[in-house]
Amino acid sequence: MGKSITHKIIEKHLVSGEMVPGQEVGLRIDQTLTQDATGTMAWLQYEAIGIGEVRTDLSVSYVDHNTLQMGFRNPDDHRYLRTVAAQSGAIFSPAGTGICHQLHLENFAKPGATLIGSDSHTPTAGGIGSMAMGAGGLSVALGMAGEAYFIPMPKVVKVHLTGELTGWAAGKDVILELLRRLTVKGGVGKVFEYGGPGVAALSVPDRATITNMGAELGATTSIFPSDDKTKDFLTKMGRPCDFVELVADEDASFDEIIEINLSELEPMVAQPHMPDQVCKVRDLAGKKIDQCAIGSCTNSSYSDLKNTAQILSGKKTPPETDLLISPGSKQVMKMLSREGLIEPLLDAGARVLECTCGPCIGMGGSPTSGGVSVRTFNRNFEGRSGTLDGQVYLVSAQTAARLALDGEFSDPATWGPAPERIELPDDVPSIRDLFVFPPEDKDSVEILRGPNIVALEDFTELPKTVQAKILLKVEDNITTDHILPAGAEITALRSNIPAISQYIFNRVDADFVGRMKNHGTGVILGGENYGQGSSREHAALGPRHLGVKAVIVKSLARIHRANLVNFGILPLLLVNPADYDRLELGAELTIPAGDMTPGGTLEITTASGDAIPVINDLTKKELDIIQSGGLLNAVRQSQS
Ligand code: MIC
Ligand code: SF4
Repeated sequence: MGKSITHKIIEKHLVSGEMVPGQEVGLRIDQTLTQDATGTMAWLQYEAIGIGEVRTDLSVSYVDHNTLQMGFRNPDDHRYLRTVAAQSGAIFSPAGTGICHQLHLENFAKPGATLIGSDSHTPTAGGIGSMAMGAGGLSVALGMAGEAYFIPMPKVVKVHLTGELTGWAAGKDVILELLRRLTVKGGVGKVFEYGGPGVAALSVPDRATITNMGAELGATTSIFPSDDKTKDFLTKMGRPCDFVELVADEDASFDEIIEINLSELEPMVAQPHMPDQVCKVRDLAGKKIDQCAIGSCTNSSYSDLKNTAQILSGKKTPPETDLLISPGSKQVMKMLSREGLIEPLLDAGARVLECTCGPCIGMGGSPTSGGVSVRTFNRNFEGRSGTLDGQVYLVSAQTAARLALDGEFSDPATWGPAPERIELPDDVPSIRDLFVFPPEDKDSVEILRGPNIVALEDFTELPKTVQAKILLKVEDNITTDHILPAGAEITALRSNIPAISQYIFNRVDADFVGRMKNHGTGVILGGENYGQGSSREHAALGPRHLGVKAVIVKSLARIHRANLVNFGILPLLLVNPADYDRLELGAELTIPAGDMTPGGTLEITTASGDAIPVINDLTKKELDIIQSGGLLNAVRQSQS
């Protein structure tokens, strides 16, 4: 039987387990990436493991999230990241060089290589055939230490593409169509592997947009074949030697097949406040737009911004519509400037921002109260823009540029000739010199820390019997942005757990932190897909610091589940989803945690004597980690 690309890569990197869906597999990791918002924790954890030099082929520490530098916190974090990378043999990418995923795709990612990153959109590199996964910072720290990365063996879904994109449809519309069909939890436990005759005509940036936003399906990752388009991309990026061909065998078998005819797609839009609330752009015609923002790791490539410049050229946005543009990398910026494409952006009224995440993570660029913001990003969770009642819509770059001119949603049929499909120039300028490569004499590097870098705390073992109250009850699809909001003020505290913990769930229930302080320990009750969204382990570390012992839910998102395990919070699944309604805020629970067996059921009892069956889907290793109070404790125990 032939193999999928996913099976080929996993087989080559398999260090433990069998490739049976759902069973745990351990993978050798070739590359890692970290970014500043999650990276300080990842690197502090790496230091705590005490390994010295990184044991991967390549590890890069990017600074792209917290670049506002209002006060000492962010600059101190960046200096720490620069010095710890130098001492550990990792490459450092300074603030403003670009967004981690765009830079990694352009400069370092390799077809056939495994990559884990402390950011959920790491699968962007799947656009050139890398098996790239988002992970918690501690998992990435262990990857840098040469340890395997453990995941449940995913099911492999083939997305069979036929036809060709036409008119104003873009790569973004492919993934929006998938989100429309499958929803934000439709990809849990799955890899989306693209194939079929439609692949050949899709550009690498379009492919990377699609794999980037596969994260919003909850997927383990998404991957495209490595073919002539990949070869051309790598060659133009000055890396022809990194190319290897990688395609699925003719007779490869898949767990599921989904068909998309690219010729049938038209511009789509995800409406507030979930990436799966997708409809056609024309269905919203007439709705006024207060702001457009083009950029983010999803849509900030050279082709996205060249299209944008061409659409805006010689025209002007209306005064009611603010237009923000953040190029994905200095490489993109250099190409635009060389071709005279910055001027049309400026003349159209756009504000050209730094090459960073910017408005996507709430670092400026928030919309007006209740304002409609049309963005090329991947997430539109409530409040993420920095404006609590902001109405964020997600579209492709060309759609955003065109709508910015109209100042309102309009029917693509009225938009005139479609933009051209852009190819990279033959002589892409290099920005290699902007990266800081580790010095020969690493030991002479002093790691510099400021007061914002607060040492990791020790966590105690999980008690045999957990006695705690439900101190928070939340609905389905709780995102990590609900658990720990984005925005400049809070994100500046990412290397200070005691300080950042004060913001846990504060936009959902302002009294939660206070209740946790009063009781000292507590349990969170949630619905389906709890913890979807980002990889920020602060969404587990913060609750852990406050004393949360267990999270009882209907189902969990993959990366957040791993983060809970890594920090010793017990994730439990309700056997009868209907029990969710029987359990109230304030209910006192007794959890016989010491009696747990891997994958076993357990009866939780309430103060009134009701028995609530829950299941843990934990492996023996995961259970040991939780019982020892988290992965760092477990690693230390195994080292001694
Ligand atoms: C995001 O898009 O939510 C982030 C910010 O990039 C996160 C990481 C973080 O919270 O630092 C992610 O996607 O993992
Ligand atoms: Fe940055 Fe936004 Fe991409 Fe996250 S989703 S890495 S915040 S650009």
